[in-house]
Amino acid sequence: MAAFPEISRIPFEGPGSDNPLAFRWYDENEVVEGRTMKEHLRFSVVYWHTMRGTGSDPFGWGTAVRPWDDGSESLENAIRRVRVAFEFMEKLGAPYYAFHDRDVAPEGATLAESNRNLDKIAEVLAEEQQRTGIKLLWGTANLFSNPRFMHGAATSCNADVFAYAAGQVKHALETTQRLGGENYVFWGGREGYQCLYNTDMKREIDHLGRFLQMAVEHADRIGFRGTFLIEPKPKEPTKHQYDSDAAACINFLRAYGLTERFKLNIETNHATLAGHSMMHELDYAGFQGMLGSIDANTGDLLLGWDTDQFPTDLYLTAQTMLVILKHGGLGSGGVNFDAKVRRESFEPIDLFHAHIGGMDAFARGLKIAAAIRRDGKLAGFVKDRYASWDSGIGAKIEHGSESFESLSKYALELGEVRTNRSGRQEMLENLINTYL
Ligand code: XLS
Ligand code: NI
Ligand code: NI
Repeated sequence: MAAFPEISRIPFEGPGSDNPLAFRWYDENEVVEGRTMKEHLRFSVVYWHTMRGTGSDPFGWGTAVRPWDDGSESLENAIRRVRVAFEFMEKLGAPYYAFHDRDVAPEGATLAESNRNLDKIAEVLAEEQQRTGIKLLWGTANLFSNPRFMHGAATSCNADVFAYAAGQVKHALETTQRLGGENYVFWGGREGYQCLYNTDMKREIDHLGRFLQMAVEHADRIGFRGTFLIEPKPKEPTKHQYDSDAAACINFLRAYGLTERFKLNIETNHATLAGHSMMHELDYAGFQGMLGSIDANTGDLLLGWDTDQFPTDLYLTAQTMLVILKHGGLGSGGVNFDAKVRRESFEPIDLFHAHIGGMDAFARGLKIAAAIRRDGKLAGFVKDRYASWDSGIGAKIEHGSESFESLSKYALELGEVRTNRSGRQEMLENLINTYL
């Protein structure tokens, strides 16, 4: 019993196609900079939005029509969802997926029961992975929905909650390993504060550091070799999340000795909530060697929430791919669509339109970024702009052989600085438009 009987594998038909259920740009076999699009982009479907999203919002109930889902928290319903998820991903041609423990399996009355439920569902996930060849990009634990996590999980004021979260992550990590997951993600859920009057911030952040160290220790114990990823987000649900942006996360990871095993999972809508662009967050993580994966979506700048929309803006995808290519690709990461269809797009078919659009936008972004790099004008301009650092005094400063003493002497002889050049921002913006 297929959930999408009217849909077969989404074909690549090229830019001339007017079929809304075909790819125009994403040809998984097309080679760009020596790798196929499939290898570059490593598209991933998220279970929480695509299979569990109901379209509810703070003002109203769910609107999504999902004929295969009876709305119950039964194991049978959970298993039916797994079958539908894999039918969807197979027809879409997405090579990866990602989930939270509680998205795929119902929470039980105790941790032991929840673990057993997850084990049962993991069996079905493994079977479907085997059947389709679709792989797990990452697993994670939901440490934010249940009321027990109201004050946070690893940063809770209650030590029992910390212990419970540790037990939950242990099992989620083991399940991720069992399913061959290539990464394991920590998004800081409720790890932050609403009010500093009642918060011991140092203690909470120390606890978070210890929690992640224990995750690494456990990974070593069980032989999990995947990459750990932290997903920065500045706010929502808390007023301040400790993993607020790439720079804050990297500082935190350094302080707790975690940089060897962790990288970052950068999400577009979180970057903009932090007051940064996606390009900024990617480049910041990238030049520190910490770019691991991306959660691909987009926000609405007029709304200012984490609206998790599907990305269709070619400037955004081209900029994203430009920075990713610059830093050598995503490694074990991927382009994970942490995005949901709008509440008004309630039909199952909208899930296809949304993902096809996102995949095409990224395929096109990849090609645009590759064209910009092939042409070399942009990189050439930047190289030139910093030419004073390639030799002479600049090279000496970079090599660390100069001091205030020596530079003061140099500057006094210089008289005035006469070599400033225009930044040519407008010219470069025009240049970028020539590749679109
Ligand atoms: C929420 C986050 C979340 C993570 C996974 O804003 O984006 O969905 O990706 O826990
Ligand atoms: Ni995310
Ligand atoms: Ni998000």
